[in-house]
Amino acid sequence: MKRFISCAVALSMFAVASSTASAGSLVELAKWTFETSVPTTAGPHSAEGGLNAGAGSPATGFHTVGAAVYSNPVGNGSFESFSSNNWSEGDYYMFRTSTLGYEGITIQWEQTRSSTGPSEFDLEWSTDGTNFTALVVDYVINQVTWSSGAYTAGSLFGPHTGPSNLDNQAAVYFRMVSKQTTASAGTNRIDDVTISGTLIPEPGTLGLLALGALLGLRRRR
Ligand SMILES: [Ca+2]
Ligand SMILES: [Ca+2]
Repeated sequence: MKRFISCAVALSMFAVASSTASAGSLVELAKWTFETSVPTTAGPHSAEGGLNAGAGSPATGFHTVGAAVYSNPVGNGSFESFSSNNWSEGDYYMFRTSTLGYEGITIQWEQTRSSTGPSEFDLEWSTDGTNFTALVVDYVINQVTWSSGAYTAGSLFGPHTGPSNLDNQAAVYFRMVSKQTTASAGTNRIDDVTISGTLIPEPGTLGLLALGALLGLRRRR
């Protein structure tokens, strides 16, 4: 009986070890494809994919000029994207999601523009939606022509890893802010914005793993 119990304990330890094997891999927390939201306004537009898909993960746009028009031209290898015109310096696209239980937060996205659209942006992060800090300064957007049927290289940004301030937060914010004021007809558009993170190992699980290792040592004697 005693041998049976220790065998069962060893088996359960093995199960715990197996279930935590994925702890180091990157998980998509929110992904905006715009295939369901099909934007015609500043938003909010819910994330279509990721662990936190839905209204809790909104995308929004901000333009100083009231005449700005939001639209949904083709994405990069997909039918929809988030596009707008009338760009002023300081205008932005913003994305929010929860990172509770996750660390090592990353963001990547596709972005392009029309010939007269803004080409220089900053990537900023925040945990309160008010105070933002730059993560990438003056990144350059080339004019890459997207089509719905095939992916076009040359418009992927990131993945960029945010600071540890973004770990395990009920809300984190990223925004792409224009550094330029351009002609009113100039557009800039964004697609497949993905915020990811790595599962934070639970202290309890670590304890069990340590116990399992200890039992393993005892059995080997
Ligand atoms: Ca899309
Ligand atoms: Ca469309």
